[in-house]
Amino acid sequence: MRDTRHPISRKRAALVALAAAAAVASLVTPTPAAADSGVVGGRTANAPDTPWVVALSSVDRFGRMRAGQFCGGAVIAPTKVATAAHCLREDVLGVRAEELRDLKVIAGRSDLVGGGGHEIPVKDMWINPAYDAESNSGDAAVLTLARPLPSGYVIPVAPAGDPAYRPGTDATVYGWGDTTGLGTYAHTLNAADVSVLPDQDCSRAYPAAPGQARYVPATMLCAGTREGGRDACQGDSGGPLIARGKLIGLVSWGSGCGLAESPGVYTRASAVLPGS
Ligand code: 4AZ
Repeated sequence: MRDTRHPISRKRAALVALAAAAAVASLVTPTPAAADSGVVGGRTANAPDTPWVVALSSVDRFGRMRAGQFCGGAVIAPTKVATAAHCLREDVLGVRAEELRDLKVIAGRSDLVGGGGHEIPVKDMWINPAYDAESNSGDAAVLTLARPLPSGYVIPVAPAGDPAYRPGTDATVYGWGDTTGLGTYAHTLNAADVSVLPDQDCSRAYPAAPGQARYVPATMLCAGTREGGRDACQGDSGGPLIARGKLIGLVSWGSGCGLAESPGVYTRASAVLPGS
């Protein structure tokens, strides 16, 4: 299936394959080296150093193999987690988000299969009403937690105009997603160092085309490396892109993972999140 630009149907396929792929990876083969060092092209991250990265989980929908992880998120207030709106779509979850009884946030745990940290039910959700599923513009949602996380877990959102959004700024993306682009889902949190790229890099890579996602600079942020190799991938969606100690983006979409000509596209935090 040629479907390079839209995250949703790729994700649907990936989710079907997810439990099986994880089982195969852990039972049949030794885990490839790349799986210990991705997002794609990343390194292992440690939850105590990055407490604002959380996993969204539903064991009912995604199984207990990886604690039900299916997306990432960022703690923007003790009871608020920012994530991608597309993570909560019916075609991703298999049910309407409001019907998902066991939606939880896992915080303070690097290894999904280990215990520890906090598992907190989601009691309410706001899906950006401006989210446009066709272009992917405005891909943001905010979950309200049933109990507060410690205030030390919170990462500030970089306001509009903050230098952290400038092209060339060093940034890091975090997640438990695919580490190879082939469905090798991580058990441990990974981090990849990228740079904020000029809008034109993504405008060129993702021009307007009927029925396809396209780069919208007002609500999106372009990041990656000129040579490729380090990037977010499937399963990282909703997770944070951090620069200068602030949240600048949420993993949203892209064509493939780590391809030099196809940078990662992030939701621009200042365009969609409250208090920024
Ligand atoms: C996804 O499908 C996805 N390389 C997220 C990020 C990127 C690609 C795909 C960026 O969730």
